[in-house]
Amino acid sequence: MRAQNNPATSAQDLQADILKHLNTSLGKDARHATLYDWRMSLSLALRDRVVGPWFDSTRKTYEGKHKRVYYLSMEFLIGRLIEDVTINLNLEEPAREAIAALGQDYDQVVKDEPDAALGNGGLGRLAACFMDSLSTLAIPAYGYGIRYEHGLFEQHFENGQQIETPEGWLTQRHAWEFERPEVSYHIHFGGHVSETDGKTVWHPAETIVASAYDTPTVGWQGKWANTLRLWAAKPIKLFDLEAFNRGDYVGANAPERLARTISRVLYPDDTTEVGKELRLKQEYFFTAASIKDVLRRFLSEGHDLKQLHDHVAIQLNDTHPAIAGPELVRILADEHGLDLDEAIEIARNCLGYTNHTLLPEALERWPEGLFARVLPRHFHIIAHIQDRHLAATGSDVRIIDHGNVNMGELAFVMAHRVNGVSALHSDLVKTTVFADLNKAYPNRIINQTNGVTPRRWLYSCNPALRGLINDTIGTGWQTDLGKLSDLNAHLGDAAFLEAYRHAKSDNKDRLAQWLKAKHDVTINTQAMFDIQIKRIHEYKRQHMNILETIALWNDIRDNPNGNWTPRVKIFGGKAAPGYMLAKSIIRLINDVATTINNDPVTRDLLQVVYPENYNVTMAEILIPASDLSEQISTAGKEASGTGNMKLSLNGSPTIGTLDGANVEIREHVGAENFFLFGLTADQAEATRNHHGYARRAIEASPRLSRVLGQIAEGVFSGGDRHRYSDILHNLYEHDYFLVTCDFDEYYDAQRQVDAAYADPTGWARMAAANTAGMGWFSSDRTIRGYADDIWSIKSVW
Ligand code: F58
Repeated sequence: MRAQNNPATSAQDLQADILKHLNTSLGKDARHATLYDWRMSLSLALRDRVVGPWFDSTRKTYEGKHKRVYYLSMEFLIGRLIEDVTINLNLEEPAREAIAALGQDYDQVVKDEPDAALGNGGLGRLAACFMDSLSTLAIPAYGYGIRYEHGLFEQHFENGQQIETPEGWLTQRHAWEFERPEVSYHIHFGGHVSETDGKTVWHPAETIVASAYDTPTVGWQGKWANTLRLWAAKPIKLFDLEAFNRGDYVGANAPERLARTISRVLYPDDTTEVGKELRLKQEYFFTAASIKDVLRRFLSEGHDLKQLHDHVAIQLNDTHPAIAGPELVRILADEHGLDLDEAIEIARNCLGYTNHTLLPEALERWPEGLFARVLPRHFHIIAHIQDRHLAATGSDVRIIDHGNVNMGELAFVMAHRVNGVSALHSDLVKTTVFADLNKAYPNRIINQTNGVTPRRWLYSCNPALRGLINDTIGTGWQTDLGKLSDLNAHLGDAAFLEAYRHAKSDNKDRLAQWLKAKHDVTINTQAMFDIQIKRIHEYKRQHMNILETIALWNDIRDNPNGNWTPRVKIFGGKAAPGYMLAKSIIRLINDVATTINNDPVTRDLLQVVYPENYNVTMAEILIPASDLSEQISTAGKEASGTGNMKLSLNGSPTIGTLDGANVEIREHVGAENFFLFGLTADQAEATRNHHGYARRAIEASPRLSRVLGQIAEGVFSGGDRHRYSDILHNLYEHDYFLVTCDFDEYYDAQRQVDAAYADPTGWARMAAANTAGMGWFSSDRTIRGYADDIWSIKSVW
């Protein structure tokens, strides 16, 4: 099918454009071109083809005076874009042909693109999936975020320990963006507030410039494209010439260095409290620039500010942009003369807030003193918002409390809708973190279960399965993922199941080759690939997985001739640099891998592999190759999960707890196609009330006691008995995340997995049932939910 608005879709046209860009944009002729030059030229030739739909979409939105969604997010975890754009424009084959005709290896060219890692994990990747769905659904939208110079750190292992190095995606030119020097705003910090003749004036002490960079995000078949607008921080004064002339060359650059710090690096830390002031400034910086941009566009269309919510929906991706509420109120009241209370109402009607976590340490709170120093006017406005809220509801939940400004409460009070990201999570939001606010505002909290884009997470990353699905049920599922349920009719068909097994086995071979080439690891492709990929965190319980691995190793060694199902356990994920226990878990996994992989008795039956630097690109290789998806968080702690969706969609049944979206995944794929274990959220809470539960659970489990004893004796640490005392101490004395309590059930569930996997046809049926059942988890469905229930916005067709 020809993509709409594409002036040229043939390989020849593309080839000519690649050469033209090579000459005129890269300044190279074909004889001297490097891989970088070819990759840039291809990207620019593809970008040329996005511009048509982009202009059309922008024009239609302006002409139709359509409402727009503004998705404010500190993070957009984008990954690579060449394949994303070629599949959306239906240019996969022409691009491959064109590059081949130019004598280059297409796969190498694609692999040359850096992975844009402007996010930490699920929250950032969700934002990227949402951008894809917004464009596919032709909903006018802007994503707003920060153009970090350095994305998420690169992870290396030295002696099994995580080492971080800076990521440098912008050391080369970013092919997809358009610099917009004409779109810039002054962003202020600090200073004081004065009151004259009833007029409040903020006199800031510091000003920097937010400068826009736009990346078009094109939807399926190039029918619509939205904009991802990222802000870079720049100084108002580029250079201190006076200092330079005095010979103070370092001091001369100080203004620039200081300003640029704001967009220098993505915060990798979801645990510690370092660099608070810089983080607060980052948040205000991008939020304020975005709000100014929204209002400029709105006012340029000649609307009345009182009708703002008819034209503007602003979604806060977690509390990071929660300052949007007070900022909007400030501009409406201080700059446009509206009454403060009216300004609050207008702002609230525009704002929605998505909560992604119940973990208390991840709920943002700023010390009052710091907040009032950096944003003095906003502090006053928040106090006013709080007064109104207390008076209107009779609630005693304060936004400014115990010396802190609580961003969750602020976002809640300032939003007309608050949503959780899975059914269980949304219920827990109502009954735990925001229980009192839920009483004060009874219908405000709703649920929008997360989803993933089927274009990237099935069509693009899994060509083998894509082909089989097309052959079996036809196309159309790319934008209507529910159609995958048509596969259910084929689950009894031996030929289909055989083909399904083949597709999986091709993907496993591809992963094995990649591991060999990139990490020099050889794995047994006949074994079950058991995969846990996600940030390393105690609540996600990678340590329970590695403890189970040791227990299995023990059991195989005790009975080497038993009927074991061979497994390769694959881990992927980074720990926040300041999260010491998570780093210990990484080291333990690597230590266990070294011991087990070198054991001749078990080598063919059990392997542990942990490729360093997990990112979006690695996920695209691992997910299609997975046989078993590990979703083993302590119930009540994983808000949703989205990796769980990607894995199940790609034919990898889940072993998991009743947590986050696992609950809904199990309902959709069928309980018989899901390996359930563990305490429920309620039981977990109840267990914590029983003093000494961890020790008791360890004593009651000979298997677990033995494993913990081995670690304590130094079996995996060359005799060092102290290397893992932090993990052991935590498990014996505290174990808030209930590893000890869930361990035995987890071990048993794994043995059920072994038995099921030993029947290849039965397993293929289970895997295919997962694919067939996952249609509901498209981010298109999620975005439709937001559009109807929160934004009151429609597709433009
Ligand atoms: C994740 N949160 C949730 N936060 O943990 C996951 O269950 C959910 O599926 C996903 O959001 C999408 O809703 C998450 O990724 C972060 O990475 C934050 C980054 C900034 C600091 C605090 C954590």
